[in-house]
Amino acid sequence: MQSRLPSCEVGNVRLDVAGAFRRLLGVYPCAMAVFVSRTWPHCGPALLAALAVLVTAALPEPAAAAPPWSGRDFPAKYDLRKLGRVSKVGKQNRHSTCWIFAATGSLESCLLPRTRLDVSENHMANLQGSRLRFEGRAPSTISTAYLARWEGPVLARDDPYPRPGASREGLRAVRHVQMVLFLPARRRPFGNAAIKWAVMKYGAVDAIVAYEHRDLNKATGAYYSRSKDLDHHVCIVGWDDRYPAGRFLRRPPGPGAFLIKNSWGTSFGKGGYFWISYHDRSLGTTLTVFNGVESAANHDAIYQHDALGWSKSIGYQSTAAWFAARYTSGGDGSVTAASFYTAKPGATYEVRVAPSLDGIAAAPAAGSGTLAVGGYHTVDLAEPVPVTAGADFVVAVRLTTPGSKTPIPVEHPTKLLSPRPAVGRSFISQDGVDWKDLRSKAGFASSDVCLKAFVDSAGGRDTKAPRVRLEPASARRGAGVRVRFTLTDPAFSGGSAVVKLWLRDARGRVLRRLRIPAVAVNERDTWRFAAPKRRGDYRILARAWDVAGHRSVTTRTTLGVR
Ligand SMILES: [Ca+2]
Ligand SMILES: [Ca+2]
Repeated sequence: MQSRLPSCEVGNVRLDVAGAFRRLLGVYPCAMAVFVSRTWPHCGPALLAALAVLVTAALPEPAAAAPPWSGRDFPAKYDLRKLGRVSKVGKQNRHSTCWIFAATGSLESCLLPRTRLDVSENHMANLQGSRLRFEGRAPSTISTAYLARWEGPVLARDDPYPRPGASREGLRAVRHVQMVLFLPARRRPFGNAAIKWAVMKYGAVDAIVAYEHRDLNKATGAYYSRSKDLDHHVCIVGWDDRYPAGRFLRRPPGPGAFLIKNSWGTSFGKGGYFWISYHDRSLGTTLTVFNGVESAANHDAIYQHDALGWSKSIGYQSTAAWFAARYTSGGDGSVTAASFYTAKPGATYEVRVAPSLDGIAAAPAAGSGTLAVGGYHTVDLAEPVPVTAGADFVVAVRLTTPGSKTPIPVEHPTKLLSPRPAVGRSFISQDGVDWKDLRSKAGFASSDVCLKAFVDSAGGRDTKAPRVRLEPASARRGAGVRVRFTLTDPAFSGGSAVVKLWLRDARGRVLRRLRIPAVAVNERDTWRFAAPKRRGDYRILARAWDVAGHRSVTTRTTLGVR
């Protein structure tokens, strides 16, 4: 049974009035009894207390706040093109980069009609950070991670597509993406409220589909397939509830279709677009909206250990759990926001900030609320917490996800992702008091919690280049080498930088290289590899680019191989 009490939406946060009323009644049954006895003084207080408990019990217990699209009416027909809210049709050429075009297509659409931004697909394809080289099948969590870490978006004119392996290093993101919604999977041909809500409210929705050329009616641009091979990302940009079933090659059980923007140029389908039947079951297993696109001046610094994003969820057999990340501040300022992922709609959170992990249990809530839709969320702190240059700070979140007993979002190795070994700054807890280093959990040595911190400083802007400090290393031929390095950045620092390391022999040939996206400043880490088989002195070089676009000098050290 659905609660009839109203609820209202404020941005992405939904205020649940029914829930608040229930909590009030649940917490204060005695106050309720006093209220009733004053109103009707002839009744006995004990009877009234019992009555209050009955009233409380009679109110339905919602599993989660109703999603923002429930109970809404949508027009029978909708077309973002007619509203000037679709960017131009992209062209992948021969590369498997549909998931990148769908992500940039959604992002560009969400900015329209006010802002026209032509985002570089080349930059995302080259620097997305997974094992893929430029192209291949990937989930939208990887495009989300690239944007969430402020690696992009950059402008297409600064890095035009397609140039595999060739992107200019150190291009600064022209926007900061702070929210990406993951809509619940579509389960029925007419269960389309979430998609319609997102298209109308934000813009194009990145959706995965099973595409078979033979199922496209080229004459009408109508597509209906029974294939289950999810192999193509597209953008949903509209719908028509009465789209005739007769226009498809194989007749679906009824009318209705989504309008789709593809990324195979304008000669495909109808000017680059086609229609997918509501009855096509492959459409809508994953639905992503790149809607939270903010100015690149929104926050002064970003701190993060989860460069590659969310790939696993863990917990303590409960819908609620705590997770925390420790950082060392690169400047004086205040933690004003935090970001993390929620796997389910209606998640509730509380954020705390303290100088150390031990201080979290007693720290006041700096921010709290409910997130109506699952996805990547940045939450502003109602009570910003001051931090000082060079001092540690810990951000912790208590997250409750109705319907899931694994609320903690984690950056974890997958077939596509190989995060570098964690540096021991991620923690999990059942109660916010007893904390455990995530690395001590079996199989989690390369994992971090997905919890970024955003810092702002009055007048503080990153004007100086970072630096990679290298320590000399030595090893026996073919043995394991450990090159220790520290990323530093003078105050005020943007908090995060890309680090590049490479190994050269005496003749200057590059033997190994490593690019690490989004290293937190003041982080000490180790580059591990097998030493060359030949004795001699080798050179290790390093360089870094901070999120403000400043490039470090190249630092050097020697690797002696004996
Ligand atoms: Ca990590
Ligand atoms: Ca800097």
